[in-house]
Amino acid sequence: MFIDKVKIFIKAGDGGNGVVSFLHASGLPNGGPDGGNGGKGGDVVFVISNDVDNLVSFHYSKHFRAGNGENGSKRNRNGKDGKDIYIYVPKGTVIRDAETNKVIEDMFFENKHYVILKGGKGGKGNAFFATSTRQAPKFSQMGEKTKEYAVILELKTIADVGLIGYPNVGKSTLLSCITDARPKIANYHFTTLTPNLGVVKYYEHSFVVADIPGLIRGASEGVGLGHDFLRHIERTRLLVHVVDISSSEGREPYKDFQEINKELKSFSSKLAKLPQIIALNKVDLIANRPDGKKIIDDFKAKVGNKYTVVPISAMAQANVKSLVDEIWKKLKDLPQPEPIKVEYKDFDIKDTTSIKIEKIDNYYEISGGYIDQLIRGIVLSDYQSASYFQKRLRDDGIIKMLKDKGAKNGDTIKIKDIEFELVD
Ligand SMILES: Nc1nc2c(ncn2[C@@H]2O[C@H](COP(=O)(O)OP(=O)(O)OP(=O)(O)O)[C@@H](O)[C@H]2O)c(=O)[nH]1
Ligand SMILES: [Mg+2]
Repeated sequence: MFIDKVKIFIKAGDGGNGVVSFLHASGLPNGGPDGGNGGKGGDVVFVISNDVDNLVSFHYSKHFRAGNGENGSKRNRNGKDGKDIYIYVPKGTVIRDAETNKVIEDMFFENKHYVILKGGKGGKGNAFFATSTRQAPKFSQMGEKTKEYAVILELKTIADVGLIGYPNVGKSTLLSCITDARPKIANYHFTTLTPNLGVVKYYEHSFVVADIPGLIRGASEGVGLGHDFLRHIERTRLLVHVVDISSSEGREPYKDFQEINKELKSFSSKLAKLPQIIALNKVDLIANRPDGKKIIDDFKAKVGNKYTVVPISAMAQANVKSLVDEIWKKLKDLPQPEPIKVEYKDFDIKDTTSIKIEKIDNYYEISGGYIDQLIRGIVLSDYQSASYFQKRLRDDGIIKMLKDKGAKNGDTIKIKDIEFELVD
């Protein structure tokens, strides 16, 4: 099975909680606070793997969660950090946010670790909050809890050259004779159902060629295999347009060439603008005909000098070397491909500053990232913790913001599931 688009769910690990603990050692009746910090949650990391060429493994497992950080414990012992989770994808996998469809990352560089989600921070234990005036803090901080995200993985193969043409014209045969790829070759339409990649070794250079299923007239409307797989050559730099010059199936070669170009254009103007080299294949079938040379010359005359035209026989491996020479001649001057622009630079950057105050019926509700962050450290049942909370609301200007919105002493304020009266 070949899968090139899939939705998966990813979640970084939660941060472990800090704990409240006091040293109880014999001879030390009032030992100091010794609650350790929680560990950091694991990250979600994507890496390119050359062992996978499509996204089929994600068809079976769709949930990926990094390990949670452990809670702290007494005697200042910090919790262990959660384990990172590694997700292996083929080169050219584009990761999008399922909700907004924005590009989060393009898996472009091998050996790079792409940290897509960062694990939650561990909470501080009560030992951390000890100061000279607060020697026995009875509160600790919760670990940062992380959210699960749905993301779309879409494979957009990265290759240098794309082979295009009608079915059965010999694209896969050509791939097999210029690279060490061994695609299926057979004398019927749509032998190739999914893209094949091969590497051409050219002196001290090398480049990647992608062979895709054949296109036919109406592909853009879904005829044949449709044109969805064209996305696998969208990121090539050069197209080799393979044409059956022998008309072995009764079609007119120049018309084939025009039809395919039309289909390309209706898929993407960018693809249609890529430079093309024309490989006139199956010349062996016309070589002995008296009009053999004329057929080739007529085709060349029709396309004019805008295109390089190379007659070949992929099956007999005739003149294939000249074709590869022409490919390299063009390719070497074409700009290198670049990763797709990331549209979501702040994906999963935790919001710790936003504040929203709303008047609802007879109370005021405060929400936003600032509050989420603050609340992590609060145990309202604890007197010290509650007064710390109030102090932060005052110091950070939240009380003033409430008043600016019209709140008065005695009014009810709601923060998450906490309710209290405004007291100035
Ligand atoms: N006579 C001759 N036959 C060829 C040549 N190249 C390919 N063929 C034959 O044409 C048929 C189709 O070849 P493929 O390479 O499978 O064609 P394709 O373009 O990949 O076809 P699809 O995958 O179906 O789009 C096979 O029977 C090949 O042996 C050639 O140069 N001369
Ligand atoms: Mg094929």
